[in-house]
Amino acid sequence: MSEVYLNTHNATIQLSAANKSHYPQDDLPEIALAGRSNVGKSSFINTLLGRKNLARTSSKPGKTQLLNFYNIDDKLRFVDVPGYGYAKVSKAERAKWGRMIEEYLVTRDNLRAVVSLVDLRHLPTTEDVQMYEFLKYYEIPVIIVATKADKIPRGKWNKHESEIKKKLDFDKNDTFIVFSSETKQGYDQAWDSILEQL
Ligand SMILES: Nc1nc2c(ncn2[C@@H]2O[C@H](COP(=O)(O)OP(=O)(O)OP(=O)(O)O)[C@@H](O)[C@H]2O)c(=O)[nH]1
Ligand SMILES: [Mg+2]
Repeated sequence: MSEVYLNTHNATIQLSAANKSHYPQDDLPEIALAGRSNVGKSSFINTLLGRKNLARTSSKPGKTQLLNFYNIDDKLRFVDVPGYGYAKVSKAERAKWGRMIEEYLVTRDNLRAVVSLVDLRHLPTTEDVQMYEFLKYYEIPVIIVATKADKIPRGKWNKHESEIKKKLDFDKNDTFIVFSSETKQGYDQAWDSILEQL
């Protein structure tokens, strides 16, 4: 795939889906974005596509409530998955989200890898750890993106990376990328790792 020219600016939202019956029905490879609400999933998509607001971002958590499928140059899709861990969500809603995400991750043949976002500033939450364990259990290739790197001094990146890896029980065969949507730190590495999975 890395041999194929990809016009990353030719990107559109293709559709939003709550369940399997609404997913696109073709063979395009998909990369899903998972992570805590507000961690920066939509910003990651916009940064990789060089767009300001294709994937809607918000300082208000819980904005993305459906699976949003972004078509990139008819060659691959990004799937923006609703964030977990947003406190002001009812138990019933949380369970509904859980089922929606699980259905996609476990049954979707198009899925090539999950970009699992964590915040470089903080230790992974229990839910971050559970997501990583879930992906490892189902043998879904995972790329850990530790974002908001611009918010801490560069001299602290290595220490934070080590602590996050330790908490996740990080598999050395997986990719770990220090990233920032503000400075585009990690942009090339992110695209390389994604294209490698297609
Ligand atoms: N400084 C900084 N801010 C960021 C970065 N990434 C995201 N943000 C900010 O964090 C907030 C949340 O970003 P989103 O991309 O909307 O987060 P999300 O994970 O899509 O959130 P949900 O859709 O609610 O799950 C926004 O105010 C972004 O501008 C980053 O790398 N650096
Ligand atoms: Mg979002």
